[in-house]
Amino acid sequence: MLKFICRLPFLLLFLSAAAQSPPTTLRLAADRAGLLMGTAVRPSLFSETAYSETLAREFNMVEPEDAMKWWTVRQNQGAFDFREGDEVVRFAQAHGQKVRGHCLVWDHNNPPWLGGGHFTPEEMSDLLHEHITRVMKHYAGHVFAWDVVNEGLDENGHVKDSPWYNQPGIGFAGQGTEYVAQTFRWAHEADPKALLFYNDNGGEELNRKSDAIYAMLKDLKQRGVPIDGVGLQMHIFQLKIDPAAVAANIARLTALGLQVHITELDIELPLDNSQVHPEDMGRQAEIYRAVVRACVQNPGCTAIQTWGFTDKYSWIGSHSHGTQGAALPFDRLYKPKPAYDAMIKEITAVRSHP
Ligand code: 9MR
Repeated sequence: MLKFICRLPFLLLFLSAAAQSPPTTLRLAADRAGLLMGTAVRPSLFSETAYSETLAREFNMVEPEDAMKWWTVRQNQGAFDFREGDEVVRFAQAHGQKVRGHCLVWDHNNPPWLGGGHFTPEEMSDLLHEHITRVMKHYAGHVFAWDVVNEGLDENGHVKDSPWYNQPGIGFAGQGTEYVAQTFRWAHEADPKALLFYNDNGGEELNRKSDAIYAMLKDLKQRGVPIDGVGLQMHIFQLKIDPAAVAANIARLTALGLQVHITELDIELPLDNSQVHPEDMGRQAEIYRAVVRACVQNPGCTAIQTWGFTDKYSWIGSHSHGTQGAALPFDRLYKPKPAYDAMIKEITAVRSHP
């Protein structure tokens, strides 16, 4: 007993050192900081061991990159196909991860049968109402937050032409963001417990688009439309971003009582014969660090999500015809890049609860 008491101070010292030792994964750092750290996923890749091991080890949240979009769920008008989305939910459940849903209303990636103006606004309204209701009820209790409307505004802040707004729309053509309000009301009815987000790109800093997003969200909140948060996509091109402006934008959005999620973070690098310029890796890491800081220093910014996690699988390659790439925190062999360490350090430095 005496021996044990004598050793107690050393034991306590050892335990407190262990508690404060730097986190060894992104997921550990995020868990300790009370932060959601997520990534977009493709269920067809779960069978690749390195993919699923890295995903399970490094992230506490997943979002289907494409598996819950209209295109996937509604190949045929008469049937809902939840198989791919369900695979994402099963993976998340097996690994203790949260699922973010994406997306219910978008002008892109709708099935061909929906386009072509064959439907009247009344029919479009019924189709969208049914879609939101069926999909959200199917995933109620499994998907904690949804991007209800994705990319509804153009770069000047005007409401985008879309099948849901005015082509032919769901009955609110010419009435600005009223169709957005309607979809959030339907979403809230379908799953009152889910957090409902507006998600967009190009409005991360302070500019015409972010001013318009801010004005729209303020108006929706004032009118009692059920909306909980805003997703800042954060696809960063040409290594250009002003972190102070991002922080200021996050501050004004959270001041409305909204949560902010960084939803689609990636930082593309120019490729020269498929090779990255070595100095760009460091620049990329610094930008990852600055974006993470802009989020975690504000308690209302509750999630950071990268758009994929390995350079092996990213939308950037095909989108840029191979001229850009290497945008994510893990390389093509799943080796962590400088961006990975920078994120862990920043999360730990700003918001750590050991
Ligand atoms: O990364 C996604 C790609 O696999 C799809 O082909 C594409 C069209 O559905 O969408 C990409 O993801 C987009 C996201 O859904 C919304 N914001 C922009 C993303 C990159 O284009």
